Amino acid sequence: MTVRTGFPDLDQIAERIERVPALDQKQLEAEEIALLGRKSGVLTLKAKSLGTLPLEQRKTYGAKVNELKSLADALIVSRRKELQVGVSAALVGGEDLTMPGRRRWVGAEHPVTRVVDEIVGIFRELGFAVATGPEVETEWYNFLALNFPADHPAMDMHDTLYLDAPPAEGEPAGRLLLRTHTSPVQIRTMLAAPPPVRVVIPGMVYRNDAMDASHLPAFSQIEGLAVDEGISFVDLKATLTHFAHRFFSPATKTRFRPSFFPFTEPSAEMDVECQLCHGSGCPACKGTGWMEILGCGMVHEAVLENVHLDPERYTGWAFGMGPHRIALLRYGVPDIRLLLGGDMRFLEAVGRPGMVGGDDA
Ligand code: 2NL
Repeated sequence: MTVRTGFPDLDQIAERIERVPALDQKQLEAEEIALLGRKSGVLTLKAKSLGTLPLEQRKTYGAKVNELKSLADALIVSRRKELQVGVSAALVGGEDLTMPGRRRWVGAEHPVTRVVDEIVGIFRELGFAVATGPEVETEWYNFLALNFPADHPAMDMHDTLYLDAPPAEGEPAGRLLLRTHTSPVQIRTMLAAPPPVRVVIPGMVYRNDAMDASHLPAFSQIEGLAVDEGISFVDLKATLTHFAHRFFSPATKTRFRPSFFPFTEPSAEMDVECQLCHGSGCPACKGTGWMEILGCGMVHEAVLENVHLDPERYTGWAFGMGPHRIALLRYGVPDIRLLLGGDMRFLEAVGRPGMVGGDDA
């Protein structure tokens, strides 16, 4: 469409009007004012200037100006409708183009998850495999195979959570319980295949404890076990010292103190220098400069016999530690319940930053 008016100045305006159907919303509003604005729209000014023209021109020129005004008005109105339909069509289609974007949710890894992954990673580097097992266990796997005497106080209802159900067929007789440590998985591992055994076992364990600043009724444990010919306390001490240097720092001091567990003999506890005061003594280490991080020992002969291994041929060492507790020590968290709270301010303060969650961001 090319409108010809016979007047070059009006032809120029006609060309502008012809471009109205291609304008966007913003351009359309500006063009309406530029063409038809009451004060300085070009067509308004042309109409106002009619009086200065000679009479015979005034009629034809005036008619063309009016034609162009109607054309401009009609095209602007129809373009405006078109643009509005476009927006509402997008809304009807479920895409609200006017909605602001969502902020990307940046989360953090939970400190206990991080501690478990790091510990498992360090032992995997040394050739340990990872094993898991059931959280509902029998008295035999959880206590008796581990050389607990049948009247040991840990087996009391005050300490252990028992289930009101009989064990499955083929399982040893006795009560069912929620495992109080991950050791039954080590028993299952030793029964499943002959040595050499090198295994770490992360998992949840359960005790009949009231929750307070340092106790949870459900918490994590990691145990490790190495059984082979010729394994000695030297292997235990060297491996656990290496672990402390990898997990804390190469310069971290360590010490072993004698201890007692029914399933190891001899038994020990391992301390690392306090990670908060580095040995000078602070409230976190009760002024001692040391933090206890794990229990360990040489696998008791009776335990080896219970899984049909000859203690004259095979020896082993084992350790157990609590990742919830380690997380408290490492990050200086004063109350274990903070680890369960899901408070983002806490998790962001101690977590690994920069993990991006949610792809709808
Ligand atoms: C602690 C102490 C320990 C073990 C766990 C173990 C397992 C078998 C045989 C011998 Cl099957 N020992 N595990 C040994 C020493 C200590 O845990 O204080 N845990 C938090």
